[in-house]
Amino acid sequence: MAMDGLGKSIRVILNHVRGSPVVDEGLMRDVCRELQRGLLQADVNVQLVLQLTNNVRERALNERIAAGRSAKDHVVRVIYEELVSLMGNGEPIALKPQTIMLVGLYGQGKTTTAGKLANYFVKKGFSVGLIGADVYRPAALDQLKQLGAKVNAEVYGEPGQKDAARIVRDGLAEFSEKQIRIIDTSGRHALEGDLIKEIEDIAAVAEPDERVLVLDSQVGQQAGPQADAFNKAVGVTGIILTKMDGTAKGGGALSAAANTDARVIFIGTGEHIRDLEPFDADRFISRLLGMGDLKGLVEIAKAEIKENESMDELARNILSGRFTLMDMYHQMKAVGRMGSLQKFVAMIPGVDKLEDKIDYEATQQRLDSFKVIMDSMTLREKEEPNIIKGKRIERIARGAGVEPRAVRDLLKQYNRSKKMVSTVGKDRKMLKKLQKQFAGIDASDFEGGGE
Ligand SMILES: Nc1nc2c(ncn2[C@@H]2O[C@H](COP(=O)(O)OP(=O)(O)OP(=O)(O)O)[C@@H](O)[C@H]2O)c(=O)[nH]1
Ligand SMILES: [Mg+2]
Repeated sequence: MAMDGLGKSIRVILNHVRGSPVVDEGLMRDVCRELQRGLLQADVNVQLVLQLTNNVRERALNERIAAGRSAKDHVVRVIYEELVSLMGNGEPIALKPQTIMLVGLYGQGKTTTAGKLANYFVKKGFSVGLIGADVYRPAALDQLKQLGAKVNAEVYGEPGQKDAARIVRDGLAEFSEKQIRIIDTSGRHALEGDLIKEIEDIAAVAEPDERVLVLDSQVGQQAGPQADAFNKAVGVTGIILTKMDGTAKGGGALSAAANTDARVIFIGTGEHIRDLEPFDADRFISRLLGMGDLKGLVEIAKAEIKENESMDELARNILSGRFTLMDMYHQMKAVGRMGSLQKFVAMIPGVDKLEDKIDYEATQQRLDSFKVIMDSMTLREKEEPNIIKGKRIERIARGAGVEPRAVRDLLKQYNRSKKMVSTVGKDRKMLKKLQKQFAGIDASDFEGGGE
């Protein structure tokens, strides 16, 4: 289905970007072409697609990529931010006395949503009146009355009255004491002149604070023109997307939001009165793009970058030959934090991934005991561990509450690490040993092994 196309496009884009070390015209041409394909398949209108991809291209090329950030991270972030800003960043509906008018085509969910909104405000302690101004469908008022009874909101209607604006005027007078007045209007199968006239008249009488377009999330390319027409008639201030519990991912909403300049405020997620959620642009776009939690993904990317940066620095220190107890400690800590020595090893040119399993828990335990021991050392001892002998060992052990043997173990570990570190990058076998050593495997496993 159409929306899956967008998700696929985004995955293709990510593959393009992943394979590219830089963000240049060529890459962005590929990325934008794919993004256009996906957005068009997702029923976003052409003009909007072009505008969006232009923005993405401009920003991706002109904004500086922050240090340590990959091309992929940069491009994903720009695409994501552009999509979020289109949706209007989900500014919520104000919690203040107001009149809210719902508009939309037939069966989009206006009446149901009127009930849900009433419930939302009642639960927040407001007095709410519902006004049934659907003069088109005979059963409309009964439907609204049932909903009103469920949520403790009074309902005003005039059975048989054909003048919707008149019902609204009377209803507003009746509900002059209510803090929230919600007007349910009629729908039509298509955008007909009499519908537009009707809602214009209602809006003129009611002067509603919010003119909310209720839009079925399954609506495709029609979303743009629909939103446009309602917007011209009453000036749409907000959009509520219904039936988000279904398979539709709501791509049309992008067009609707762009056409009206209105923000999406709620989504309907079921037939029940409670099934109304404040709009969350992050989640919506993740769903739209079929990428699980995209925001989460962006955050993971950020965290990965930080780790890579610290590993970079560590590698530089190690290769420069300076190696103190603190370095060893940081090195082990970094390994533990990364949860993967593979990454570290893979950073050294010419070295393949190591397949050996690492026991991170053991590494962490050793690290903890080393920390306690090192805390009772002087700064000089940490920087020049070879001065630690005899009396110093006893003193450190006493301070740390361990056997002198533990201190000697630490020093042995240090000497081995130092020796190995000095040959890192020259010798593959050495790397394997280093890996094992970090993993806390007993020293005898590789003592006597050559370099
Ligand atoms: N699953 C699901 N169904 C919904 C949702 N919102 C509305 N519906 C259903 O959609 C159908 C139409 O909803 P209505 O509220 O009557 O739509 P309307 O816009 O008032 O329709 P008209 O008054 O005929 O123009 C009903 O069967 C609702 O139960 C939703 O968020 N999820
Ligand atoms: Mg209705």
